[in-house]
Amino acid sequence: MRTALTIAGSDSSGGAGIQADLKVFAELGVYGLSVVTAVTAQNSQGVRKINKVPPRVVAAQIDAVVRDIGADACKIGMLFSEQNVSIAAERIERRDIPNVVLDPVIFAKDGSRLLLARAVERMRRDLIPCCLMVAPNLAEAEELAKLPVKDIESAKHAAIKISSLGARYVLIKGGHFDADPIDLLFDGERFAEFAGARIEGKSLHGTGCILTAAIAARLAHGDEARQAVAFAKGFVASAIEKSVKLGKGKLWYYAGGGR
Ligand code: PXL
Repeated sequence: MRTALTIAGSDSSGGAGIQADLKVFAELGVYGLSVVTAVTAQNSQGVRKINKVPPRVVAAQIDAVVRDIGADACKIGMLFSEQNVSIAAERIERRDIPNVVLDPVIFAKDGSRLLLARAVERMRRDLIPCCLMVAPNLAEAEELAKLPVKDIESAKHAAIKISSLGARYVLIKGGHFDADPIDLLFDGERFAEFAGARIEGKSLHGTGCILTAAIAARLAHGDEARQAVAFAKGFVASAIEKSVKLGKGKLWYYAGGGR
């Protein structure tokens, strides 16, 4: 059976992070391995507390599963600290982990920082060069490219700059464009555009996690990057449609059923 590894934070409310990734992997028929980088206490109303997992424990989790079972693809989400960024980069290189998709999780929907400011520089320098694909949203693209991103033109500039940091593909998630939500995939030479309809009324928690986990699952099955992105876009649209309203806040939750 194909395997996919998630290196990400735990979300106590179960809709994002490790919990979302494992649901997606199961649904897409890959065996899910998981390395926890931080433990968040959160619910539909916001992030209450973040506890980081010590870097040596992150490294030990990666070593344990990759040496023994091996990963056909890997998705990286919340890392929180600069030490965790470095450990992830170092182990990906040392263990030769293939098909790495980085969701550079910087902010939660309530604005909480899920990656410390000083860790962003290290992500640019050490981690992005180890990745097959980096998939920032507009705010994350601004931080990684150090450029304002407001529209498709500026998103393309940011993609080119992030690509020059060393990732083979850059996927800019345009869900927050004022106009239509368009995702842009840059392969170092050309852009492919993935249009999607905005699904009104449901703010799905963990959308970026679900998208990148689905991309990693499809890469584990052997898809090319472009095919994997096209599939994952449809998967997220269906996950939004089937999402459920839980808790007293404004968020909707992924309950499986992306297909
Ligand atoms: O959706 C971003 C995200 C990723 N990972 C974890 C999170 C969140 C958002 O809250 O908690 C663990």
